Amino acid sequence: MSRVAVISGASSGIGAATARGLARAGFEVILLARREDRLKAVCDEIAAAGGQARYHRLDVTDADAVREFAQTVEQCDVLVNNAGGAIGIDPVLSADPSDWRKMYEVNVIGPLQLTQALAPKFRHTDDAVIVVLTSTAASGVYEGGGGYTAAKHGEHALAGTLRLELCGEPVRVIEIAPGMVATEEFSLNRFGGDQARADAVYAGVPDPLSADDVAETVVWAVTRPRHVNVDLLVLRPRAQAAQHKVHRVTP
Ligand code: NJP
Repeated sequence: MSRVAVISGASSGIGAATARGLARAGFEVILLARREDRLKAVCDEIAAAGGQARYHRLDVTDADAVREFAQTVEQCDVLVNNAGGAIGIDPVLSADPSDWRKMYEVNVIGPLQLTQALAPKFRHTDDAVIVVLTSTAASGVYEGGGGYTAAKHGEHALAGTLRLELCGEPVRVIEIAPGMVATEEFSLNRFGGDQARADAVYAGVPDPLSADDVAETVVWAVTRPRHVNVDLLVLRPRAQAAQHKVHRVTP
């Protein structure tokens, strides 16, 4: 029987690349996100390459929908909590609290609900894996990043607490924390669709990480032997030594 991996936020960026990578590694993959057309396109691509994939349209912040989805899953070996994102770069004193709530909902409550709903589906295996896609924003702060860093710090706390609570169970809890990744939509969503502001994030940075770079890291961590838990793996582009220290080449 093939191993089953559920990936949230698989309609674009890191999640889609992770679904492709896990399918290549032999997993049957179940892709989750809100945009059905995108999910279908990624699934078709995986199937055309000989992989096994299906999708389920899901908003991870919707508790009832998450429970209903879990009822459709017989077996889950790997859960990749990847759905997430940032909204705005407003300073703490002028940020809209509703943006902070939305970031907390998708980056913390979403993974919480999905993990709770799918954990019972781990029972058949002696090597279940929960991956949590946090960020370098989970361990540091930066000006304008208060809402996002608060949410990602929360998601880091979820991963660490879960690892402690599941110690002794046949479950690995892996946190992958990337720095700057040039995906098509992350910064675009952050800046409300403003392409110029999104492009400026990566301007002049030689080789920011790609979605595939992160996906390969996730696949590597998941496919270690079952006694090897990659607790926390931080990866950044070489040009980004810290959140505030980015090498840019000016034309
Ligand atoms: O972002 P993007 P990335 N329910 O925007 C989905 C973290 N990270 O791949 O629902 C369900 O391409 C959304 O799909 P849809 C970041 O915080 C990134 O770059 O159809 N799904 C899409 O598939 C995040 O946790 C960078 O709109 C929901 C996906 O989530 C992860 O890496 C740096 C949803 C987001 O894909 C993937 O980011 C870093 C919901 N309510 C950490 N809301 C970076 N790119 O620089 C959204 O340190 N989605």
